This record gives sequence, structure tokens and C-alpha cells, in this order.
Amino acid sequence: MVQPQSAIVKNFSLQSELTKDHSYTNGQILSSMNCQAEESARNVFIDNLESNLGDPALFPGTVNIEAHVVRILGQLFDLPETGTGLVLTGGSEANITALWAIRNNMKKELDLPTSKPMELIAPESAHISIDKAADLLDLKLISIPVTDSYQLDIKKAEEAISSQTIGIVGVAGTTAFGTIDPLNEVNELCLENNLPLHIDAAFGGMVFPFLANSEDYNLSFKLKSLVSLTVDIHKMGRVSIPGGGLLWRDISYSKAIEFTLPYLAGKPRQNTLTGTRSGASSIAFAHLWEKKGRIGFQNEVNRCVHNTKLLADELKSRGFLIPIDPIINILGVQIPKSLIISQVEFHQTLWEYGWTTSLVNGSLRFVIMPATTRDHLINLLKIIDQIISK
Ligand code: 0PR
Repeated sequence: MVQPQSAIVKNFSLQSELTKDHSYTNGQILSSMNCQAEESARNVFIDNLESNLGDPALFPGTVNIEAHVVRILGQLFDLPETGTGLVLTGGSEANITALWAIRNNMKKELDLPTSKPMELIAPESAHISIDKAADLLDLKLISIPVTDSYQLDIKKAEEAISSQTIGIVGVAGTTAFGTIDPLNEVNELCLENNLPLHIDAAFGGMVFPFLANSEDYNLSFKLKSLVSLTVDIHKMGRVSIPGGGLLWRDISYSKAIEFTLPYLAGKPRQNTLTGTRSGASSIAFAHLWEKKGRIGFQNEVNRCVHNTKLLADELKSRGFLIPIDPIINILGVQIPKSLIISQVEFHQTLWEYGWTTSLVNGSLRFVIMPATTRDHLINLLKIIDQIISK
């Protein structure tokens, strides 16, 4: 019998639903790029829950704090003084906004025939938010194969460029393996063809700049074709969701998507998808940066990367396959036939033991966030030994 709507509502228990959720604090969530914020950053976030960046007349201080966060993030990537940016809801919104601006600018600049779709080039390793952006913006997404090292294949990208191409996306910290595209080569290709480059560093943006060999990757606005970069603060930036940074080389990109709100005090101009938008994560990040400093983030990132490499070595010694040696704190693992258990079964068994992993691009993915310590991983390895010895 179908229950009347009122009975369904009455029988609903908020508390019992919430007991079903996982907690970031036990160190066993290895499927997520988010994690628990540090306590003081959580408190700052909670104290500012209602701050609204969509109303600059009411929250002028928070508007300045957002600009301050953009400058802090900008320093990590040599953003020029002409640079600007936003703190949005996360990597998806930042990618969509960046590509919206590129599309509008290129539409104006190139005067392309409307009979043919504009084309966007991205590696097949790109996050689904790039597909969403292409769909929303009426762009034809040209997906380029990746090499054995899971990086954009430059030759194939070059072959894909046409008169309709409006830009190229590069990834710094792929969702599946944490790899980074060969940015110097992508930049050369963009310069030769007069194309803007957008880099999705949603995860890697708060990781690569802190590595000892960060210069090798050149994740920087020194790349002349780079016009925008996504860098999330709710991933390795350690603040509560939602928080995603978007950096623009210059104001012409934010101008390309600008709308005026004539009815609000000061007639503010908005260059965001959302109108009302939280300032809480900007405030929490500015606090956290002040508290931890660059060195604090650097230590944390390097501890996570070290633990990821340790896990990779331990799994290798047990016969697991590591298709790509981890360069950051994302590890893809495959199960060899000799271990009998299938990848899906192994993944499900780990979840049953309370360790969450994901199946991404044919590999089991482990994301080692700050909440997961070396001791947690030693416990995980004990569980894995039990599973594979059965
Ligand atoms: N770009 C890249 C490279 C990403 O990996 C992601 C997120 C995004 C953009 C989009 O970021 P937002 O989710 O902030 O919009 N990739 C995560 C992943 O696939 C998404 C996620 C995050 C999934 C937390 C689960 C989860 O618990 O792992």
C-alpha cells in the first residue's frame, strides 16, 4: 500500500539518517578529495555561515578577504599583478566559469561561423566537469588520448586543432592518478596556435607548489598562454566545503561574463554563476593560511605524498600492480590475476571493513588525505593481508 505523504514525512528520522554517513575523522576515507577542516578553520567557517559575497554592500570586508585569498593563491602560481579571481563552490563551478569566459572572449575575437560548433580540446583524463562545461556552453569537446604515463598526448592534441578550436585544457592532478600534463609542451602548442590554456588544478593546485621538485612541473602563469587556473581550497586547501578558487591572468576574462545588478546598493557587477554565494570558506582559508603559513601546508602535503608512496611500495611488495608510480597523494592500484580476488570484489570488501576506495579508470583509487596517517595505513595493510590470504 502506498503510504500517504504525511506518514512518510512523520516517519522520517533525521538522526537515524545521519548515522548512515561516514566520518572523515577516522582516517579510513580514501575515496574522497575532501577532508575534515582543522578545528579553528571550522570554527571560523561556522562563525561566518551567513556572509554573502553576492552582496558587496553588506559584506565589503568579506569581499576584500576573497580578494586576499585570490592573492594568496596567486602567489603559488606567479599570478601577475594584473591577475584576478574568485572563490566559488568548487572545481566544477570554477572550470565551468573559466571556460564560459574563454568561450565568450574567443567568440568575440575569432568571429567564427555559427553553423559549426566551437571546439574545446581536453585530455580524456579530464574531470567530468569539463564535459558539463562543454554541454552547457555548446562546445564540442574533443577528447584527446593520454600516453602510457597518463598525460595528454601532445601530438594527438596538435592533430586535433582546427579553425573552430577555442582553447585547450590541461590537468594538474588528474582525478584517477594525480598525474600532471606536460605543461611546457601544452603551452608551446597553445602559443603556436594562438589558443588560450586553462589548467584544472582543482586537486593538484594545493599540492604541486609544495613539492621539493615543484619547478619541474612549471604549474605557473609564467606559461604565457595560461589564462585561467582552477585550484580548490576544499580539497588539499583544508577548508570546509564549498570552496574552489579560480585565478584569471587578467580582468578581460572576468569582464567577459559580467552582469550588473541595478537594483542592489552600489549596483554590483557579478561574474559568477551563482548570485548569493558564501564567503565562509574564503574567510576560513585566509585564517588557515595566516595560522599555518606556506610551511605548514608544505609539511602536510609532503607527509601525505610520503604516505602515499609508502602505501604504493607496500602494495607492490604484496604483488599488486601500480600502473603509474604516484607523484602526489593519489594512488591507482590494479589487482593481478595471481591474487584471485577481482578488483570490484576487493573494493567492496574494503568498504565492508570501513575503508572507502573508488574505482576510477580501471584502477582502484586511494586518495591519502591529511586525516589518514601512517598508522592508519599500517592498519589498512593488515586488513588487506587478511583479505588476500583468504
Ligand atoms: N577537477 C578535478 C581534477 C577533480 O578531480 C574534481 C573533483 C573536480 C575538478 C571537481 O571538483 P568539485 O567536486 O569540487 O566540483 N573530483 C573528485 C573525485 O572524483 C570529486 C569528489 C570529491 C568525489 C569528493 C567524491 C568526494 O567525496 O574524487
